Amino acid sequence: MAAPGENLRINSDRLWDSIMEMAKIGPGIAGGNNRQTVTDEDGEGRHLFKRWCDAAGLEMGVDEMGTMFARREGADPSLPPVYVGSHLDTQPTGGKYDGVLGVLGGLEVVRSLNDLGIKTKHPIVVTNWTNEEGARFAPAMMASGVFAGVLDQADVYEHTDKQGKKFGDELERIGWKGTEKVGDRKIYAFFELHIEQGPILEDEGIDIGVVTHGQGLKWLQVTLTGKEAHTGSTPMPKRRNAGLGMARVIELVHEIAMDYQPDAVGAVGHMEVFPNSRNIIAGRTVFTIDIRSPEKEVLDAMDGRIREGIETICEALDIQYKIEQVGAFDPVTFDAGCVKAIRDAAERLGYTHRNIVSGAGHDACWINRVAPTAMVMCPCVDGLSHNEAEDISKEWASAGADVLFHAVVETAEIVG
Ligand code: HGY
Ligand code: MN
Ligand code: MN
Repeated sequence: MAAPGENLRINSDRLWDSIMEMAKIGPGIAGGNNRQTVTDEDGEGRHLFKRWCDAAGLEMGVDEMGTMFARREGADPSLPPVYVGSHLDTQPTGGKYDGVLGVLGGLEVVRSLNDLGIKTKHPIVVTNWTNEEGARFAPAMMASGVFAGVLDQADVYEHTDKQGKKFGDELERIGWKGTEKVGDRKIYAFFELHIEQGPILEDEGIDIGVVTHGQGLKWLQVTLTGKEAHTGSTPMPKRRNAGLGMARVIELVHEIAMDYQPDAVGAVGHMEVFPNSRNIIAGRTVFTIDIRSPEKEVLDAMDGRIREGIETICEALDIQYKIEQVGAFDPVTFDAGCVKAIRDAAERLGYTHRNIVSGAGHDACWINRVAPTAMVMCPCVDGLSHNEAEDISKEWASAGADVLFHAVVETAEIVG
């Protein structure tokens, strides 16, 4: 396939302006975003994205999980398209770039092709995957997981948020439940641009992360049940303290992750205490363990040790426990051909680059199961993400989008 000329670049100002425009929707309280999945703010962001796609002459399809597919026709419409995108939903205290850079970077690819009057043999489809974050409704990468056939659509429709609202109902309420059957689309290749969400690229002064692998993940939701009692009058030996149990499990997760350095990670980010009253011993706690590793054997070993540890902790405190796996995917090896297209593009464009393993999960991790897939990463300031202070430079955004542009166009094949 003929490679695009090194002079082919995206419009950096337009990309940056679009990211800033999207950031106005679902503003956070500290400069970031709170545009959680299937909220009104998500719906508003989707409408803005659709207006931009309409203006770029793209044909919009929406599937039964609400994923948006904006198609730029190819010279041969019968060929499977090259897909490019990410997600527009954010964490409750998220940044402006996590996911958004990948969707709007994909839109910028087709906007630039329009400007340059370039036709590609394969169609190109810009994609916004529903509920990548899994913050409001577990699991993460929900819609791409249903698309890849690893999650059950009827099941995830029933998943509830903290207010007891169901995902399927909320998707319908915001008016973005489409009619396309999920997973019917044939994907020739999928590319995702994403901020690194870690410190490696910035620390090493490198422009582009060529993502060869993604680490595996497990989310274990734990419910501990003790007994509510007075914090003043209940003798210590008689307490069945679910809050103490949670504290010991959190420490256990940290210790086990530290046993598998330098790559394994583990933490508890979601914690709920009931009844959460100053002078009542916690009768129930619900929390989610997040463990990850690039090696499946390590992930499984950590999972087993954590389950054993929870049993020991609960026996000692005379409390009950329930463990539900609410999210999981194995470590991912991305497609060598797609990875090469990204590496060659970075080389051709004169950007410094290095291979990197993705620490975070992405829709690409699931789509890699059904189509050749790879990711491009750009640095982010202090490696910070899932924090409203998340920040990148305009230059980093442009370099990532240029590489995405070349990888997509080369794979879709220029025909004139
Ligand atoms: O959790 C993750 O890795 C992703 O940000 N949803
Ligand atoms: Mn993301
Ligand atoms: Mn994220």
